[in-house]
Amino acid sequence: MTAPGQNDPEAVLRIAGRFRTGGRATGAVELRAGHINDSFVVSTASGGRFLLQRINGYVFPNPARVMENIVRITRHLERRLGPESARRRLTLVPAVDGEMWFETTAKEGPADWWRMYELIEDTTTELRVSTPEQAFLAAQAFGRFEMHFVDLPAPPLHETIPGFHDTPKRFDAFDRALAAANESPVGAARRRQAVAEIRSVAVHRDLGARLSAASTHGLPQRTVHNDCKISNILFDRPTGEALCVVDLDTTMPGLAAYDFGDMVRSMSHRADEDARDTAGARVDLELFAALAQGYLDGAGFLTAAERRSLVDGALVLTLEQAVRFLTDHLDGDVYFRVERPGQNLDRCRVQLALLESLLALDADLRRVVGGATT
Ligand code: GN1
Ligand code: MG
Repeated sequence: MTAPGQNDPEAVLRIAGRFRTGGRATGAVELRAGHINDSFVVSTASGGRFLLQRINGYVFPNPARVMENIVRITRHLERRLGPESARRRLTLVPAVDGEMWFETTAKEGPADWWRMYELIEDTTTELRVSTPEQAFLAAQAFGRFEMHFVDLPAPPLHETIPGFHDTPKRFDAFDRALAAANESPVGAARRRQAVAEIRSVAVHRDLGARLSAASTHGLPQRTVHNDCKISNILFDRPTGEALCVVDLDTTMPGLAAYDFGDMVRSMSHRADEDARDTAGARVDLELFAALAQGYLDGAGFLTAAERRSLVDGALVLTLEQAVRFLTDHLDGDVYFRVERPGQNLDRCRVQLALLESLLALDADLRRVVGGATT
């Protein structure tokens, strides 16, 4: 398995050549977006452009299941959206052997799983939301995305990461990281840097159980995206329209509240996810209202109980992400890619500041969701 970001450029081009691109791969430029997989824009001699990705085998120990899901998801979207919809959905490029992925074997280098998509040209991606209109469009796109899977034929998609949004389980992993940190000087130093954050997540631990088994009685399992950040939407460059939902690795059974929660976590404020100064990590009620309106508009199938769960989703997902970043800081940054020391701790701090702001506005948030029209 290759360490993230440690790809040999020659090898990347060779791997690109194992897909049916209809022309020789002549260039591969790494995209440093996302914390998990490695992504490259590949160009070919015949002028084609593609997105080549190496699946992170540490995060996704069963890449076959990830790819089985993605084959089903992309085919289902093609059926739902029709043949003219190529810019509104991802299209996998088959490997030369006809499979929808390519596996490098130990003989050719590290054993890795690769996949390729057609590149959707003339689009932009955003790391932060800028206007309420944009928040509305992104939330509506994620809502519509879920809507398309209401009639996904059985069986349900695989759980590509079991317990992905099982927040109490995330706290258990945090406990283990905390205990393990004491066993090495480096770990102990990381623990000392995070004293305030360790205390803060402990204070909110009970909140983390709000969406777990007993309390979700009456909330249906849906097919949800599970990673609803603005950077997972491609916007049409000429019109600004939210064109295509990307990053399908964690699309699997889950609660609507997970997706809405993740939208609020990432789009109800204007702070960078890793800002060193947390002052911007405050809910902007206008952005929040746009998210609620957009999501309810897109996901017209939600039950009253699901609508009532949405604000809890925002609280739980923000807390969960704080715990996940903190755990990774204690573990030595093994899960989320970092570009500088302390980045995962900064990410955790942003989530905690946002959580405080969500809690302070709890009643307003519930009023806004309750009043949003569908
Ligand atoms: C990761 O794949 P990427 O970088 O968009 C993570 C999400 C987190 C997100 C935080 C498989 O998403 O769960 O919410 O970072 N994906 C996985 O930015 O863990
Ligand atoms: Mg993702």
